[in-house]
Amino acid sequence: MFLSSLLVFLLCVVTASRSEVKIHEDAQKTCSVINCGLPGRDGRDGPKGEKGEPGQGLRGLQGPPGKMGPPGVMGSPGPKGIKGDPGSSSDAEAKLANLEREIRSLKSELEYTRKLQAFSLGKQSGKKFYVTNGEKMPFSKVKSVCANLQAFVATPRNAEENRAIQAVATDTAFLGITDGETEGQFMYLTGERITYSNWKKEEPNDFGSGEDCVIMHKKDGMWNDISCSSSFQVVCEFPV
Ligand code: FUC
Ligand code: CA
Ligand code: CA
Repeated sequence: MFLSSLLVFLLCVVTASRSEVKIHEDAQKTCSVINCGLPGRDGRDGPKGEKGEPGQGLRGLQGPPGKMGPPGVMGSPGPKGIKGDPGSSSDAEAKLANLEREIRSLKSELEYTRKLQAFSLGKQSGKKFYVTNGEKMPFSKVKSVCANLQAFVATPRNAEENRAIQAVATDTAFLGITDGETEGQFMYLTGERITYSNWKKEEPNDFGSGEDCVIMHKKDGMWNDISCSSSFQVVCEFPV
């Protein structure tokens, strides 16, 4: 009897020491030599535990942004805006007054520029004036250059105008006179027969294969008929 009790006691001690469950001190006290038998059957499952903390595993690095998606469809038109207020007539009046002021200012500036130009050209009131840029060119080009300036080719109608052109020209210059229509009949570009001339001695002579244009020599203001395709200075004439 004593031996069997000892055996039960030793079994109880070994079982308790091998148990992985931490037994509460009070519960341990209940395990007396008398009632500590063999372990009972497994109990029923307990209630579900609370959700655990997130895991501590390493998170991967963030990837690069993806490709842009296709454009979305067009939205529907928005609501109509409210009507703006009508421009007041005083706005228009102010704009008009500004424009009128600007026009007055431009007119006075133009008047000043014209005066300055006339002074620089030695222009005298009531008289035509002549301008050259010093370029030499064939007669056809002389005509177009002067026309582009809304001017004529320099055409002396008297000795005074002849001197004025001679003074402006810096070299031998073409005059607005030809006999291209009828040989020997010199005319102004406007179509009338000439009423004044200043031919050099033995001119016009329609030399060689023909000379239908007229030049004025700078040195003495005398005229010579010459080929229209030769190049001489352009002098343009501006009306009174
Ligand atoms: C005189 C002029 C001609 C040309 C020639 C070289 O005969 O009449 O126009 O200039 O010289
Ligand atoms: Ca001729
Ligand atoms: Ca000649």
